[in-house]
Amino acid sequence: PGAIRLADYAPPDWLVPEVSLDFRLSAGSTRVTSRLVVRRNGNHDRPLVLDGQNLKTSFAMLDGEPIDVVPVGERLEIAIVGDAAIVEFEVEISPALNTRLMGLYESEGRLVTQCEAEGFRAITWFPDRPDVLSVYTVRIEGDAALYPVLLSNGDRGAVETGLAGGRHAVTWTDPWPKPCYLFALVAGDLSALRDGFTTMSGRQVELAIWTSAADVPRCAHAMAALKASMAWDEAIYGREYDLGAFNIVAVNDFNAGAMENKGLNIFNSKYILADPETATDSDFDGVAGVVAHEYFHNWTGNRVTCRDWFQLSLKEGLTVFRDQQFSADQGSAAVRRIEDVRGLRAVQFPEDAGPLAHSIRPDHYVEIANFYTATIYNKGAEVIRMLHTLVGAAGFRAGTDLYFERHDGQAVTCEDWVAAMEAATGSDLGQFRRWYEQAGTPRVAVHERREAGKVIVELVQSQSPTPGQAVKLPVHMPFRMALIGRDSGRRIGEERVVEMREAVTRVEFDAVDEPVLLSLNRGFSAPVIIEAEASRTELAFLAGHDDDPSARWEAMQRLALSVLATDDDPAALVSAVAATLMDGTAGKLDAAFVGEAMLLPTESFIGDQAAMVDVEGIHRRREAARLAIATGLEAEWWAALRTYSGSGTALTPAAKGARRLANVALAYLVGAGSAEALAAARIQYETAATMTDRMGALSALVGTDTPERDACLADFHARFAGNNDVIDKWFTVQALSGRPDTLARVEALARHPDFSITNPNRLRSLVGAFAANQRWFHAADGAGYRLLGDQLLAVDRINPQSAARLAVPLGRWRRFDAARGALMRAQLERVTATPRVSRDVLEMASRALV
Ligand code: DPP
Ligand code: ZN
Repeated sequence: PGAIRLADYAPPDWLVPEVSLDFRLSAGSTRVTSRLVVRRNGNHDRPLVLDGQNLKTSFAMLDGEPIDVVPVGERLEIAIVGDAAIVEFEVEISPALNTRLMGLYESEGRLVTQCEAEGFRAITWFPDRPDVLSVYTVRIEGDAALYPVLLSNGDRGAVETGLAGGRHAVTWTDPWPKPCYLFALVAGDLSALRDGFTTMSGRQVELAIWTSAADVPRCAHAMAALKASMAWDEAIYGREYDLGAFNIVAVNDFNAGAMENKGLNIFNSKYILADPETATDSDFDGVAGVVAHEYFHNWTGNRVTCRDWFQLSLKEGLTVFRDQQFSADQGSAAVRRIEDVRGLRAVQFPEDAGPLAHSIRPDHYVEIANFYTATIYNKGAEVIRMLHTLVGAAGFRAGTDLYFERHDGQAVTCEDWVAAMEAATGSDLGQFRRWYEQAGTPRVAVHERREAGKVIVELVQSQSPTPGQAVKLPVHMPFRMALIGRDSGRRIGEERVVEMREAVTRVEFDAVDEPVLLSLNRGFSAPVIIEAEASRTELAFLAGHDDDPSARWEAMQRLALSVLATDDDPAALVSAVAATLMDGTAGKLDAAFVGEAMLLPTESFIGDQAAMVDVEGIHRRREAARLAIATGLEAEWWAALRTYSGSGTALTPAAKGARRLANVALAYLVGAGSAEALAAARIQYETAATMTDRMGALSALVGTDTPERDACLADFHARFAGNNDVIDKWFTVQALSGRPDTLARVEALARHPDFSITNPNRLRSLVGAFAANQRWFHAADGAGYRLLGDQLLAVDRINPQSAARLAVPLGRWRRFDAARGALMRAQLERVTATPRVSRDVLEMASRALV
């Protein structure tokens, strides 16, 4: 299939300032009539070009006269003589048959839309591109019993009741011009949790979160997060909400996490519904983070949108950065930063190191749905964070103010964003722009020496080629560093923010009379891989003394990686863990940080550090280290479990931290295998006041071969039958198990009546999770790969977007031994050789094979 290129961008030939839509809903066949006011853009004689997909067109009119339309593939051209015209259509679509979950589809009897990136074309004929902005009027008519609630963007207008055939209708108008990817419609039997917000200029906004009546009480956390986000965006960015109503709808069938449609956000229920009984602490954080993210899009995405889809990170990187800032402000900032870094390195670094590497502003794509990636989102956010560090908080605010002032109501580019930041702050971001163009993760090698008492540090940046980009130029980045005294354990002098620009940057610290250690890339100020020599003793010292939490955590990670890379006695690791645990018990460190620091790097992360992944060796060594930490510190873990458990259901940082640390302790104790530990896990499982604790006990048990495991798994399934988000956890915890029978278990679960490939969450909870289980997904006989290939091909006929994501793990074939690599490639080749495979899957599988 042909690629679309950034270099070919041309402004739209025709604008559509106004759109009226009229929906006559029915699940089997919905009739959509549309009226487009179109206006010639510039001096040319090209036709109006419209996109449409799976539309049954019953009539078309130009300025009130019927016309014949002959689509070519998914495009329609209409020749227009004047400079303005009215174009009208009536089309028929079938939400019930729409399994792709793009456009208008049915989910549990409700009708919902998803239009980003290119779903609107499956609703009606339209120039489906983000640089065409229109004011929408939308009338929705449907059966009043089936669809009592009718929602669209903007503010609600006329309500028509008692229409023929038990139908009713509502008309919505959205005064803000928007691209069609932000259009939304929801119809169904929904109940709302309602609240209100008064904006900084005193306007009242009606807030509602819509879901089934039974789930309304589970929306409280999302509502609190929404109100907090609205206040935060006013306080930190001066951004006020701009409509009289803000609606959120939670649905169970959804391809992504959520969608920022203007005034009508639609969410995967996983990111709305939460209560202590069913949601873990990290689920609660996920809800707040995603609610904030979608709300923040109202300015970064909606009021100022993207000119084309190559600019996707313009809204996504910036909005992820904003939601990360918000979450950091709500709780323990240090732990949030560590979690964000952990996520970036677990997903984005491997993407950047493999065949799917792309820059945060790619220059070509085949299927845009394949570019909603960790690179666009999370590396994009790191790039924004670096800007924030370089220009400072006040400069950054001046930059965003100018960006909104210049571009409100426009569809713009990443270049417009950087230019606004530059103009507002007077900084030179010329070289910084390379972050938008270059794929791959830079490496920074650190060399240190003493000269006349001074500490001289040389930072050498380099970057390996990525597919299609052989030459890499040095990037401009802020590198935060400090010295830690080797005797005192204290920071010596001030932290420095070094601006690296050249391939080699020399940094000089004044003479010090104490031996020192370097505290590097503090706060993870640049998204790079550090190459620095340090002995285990030095790493252990930093893990106990670095005053920057990210750097301290990183020292522990590096120590663990160093031990886990060999068959050495893990004693050094055990004592570093003990020291940090003691600092926690002594109140010197907060429990959440300690819990985070106690976790060993995952098997995949350990694998990512080596040129070739030693699947069995990594598993064996990591298990041995876990056992050594568990048995060597058994008394300490019992003490920690006693100190930190029983923190109730509060969502304060202290209570969340305590739960985390208590569950880490429990997992180590169960790993040590005593009967007491199994009993403690069983009791915790049964008496848990929160899902965090119930899940903590279940995860600890799931890797064991014990009656406790079987009993708790069976109870969990029965106890939460019918609760989708919780049953997903039941699938995931088993898919991630370290037990040797995991593959067989996953195969059995794929035949379980609760499994379903049409529901993206359920698919991810089993198949997606299993692909992250390095030991058993990469079983030497290739059975894991085959299972993935089978699922991928089955899903592709239903939902290509979901299917394409499943190809990603197979793209790592170069990192495995020849036998595994061949088996992984064989699955990719099987996929590309399958007739009528989707464009989404074909693009991913072909790129993965390169
Ligand atoms: N634009 C959406 C989001 O990231 C993606 N579905 O918020
Ligand atoms: Zn987003």
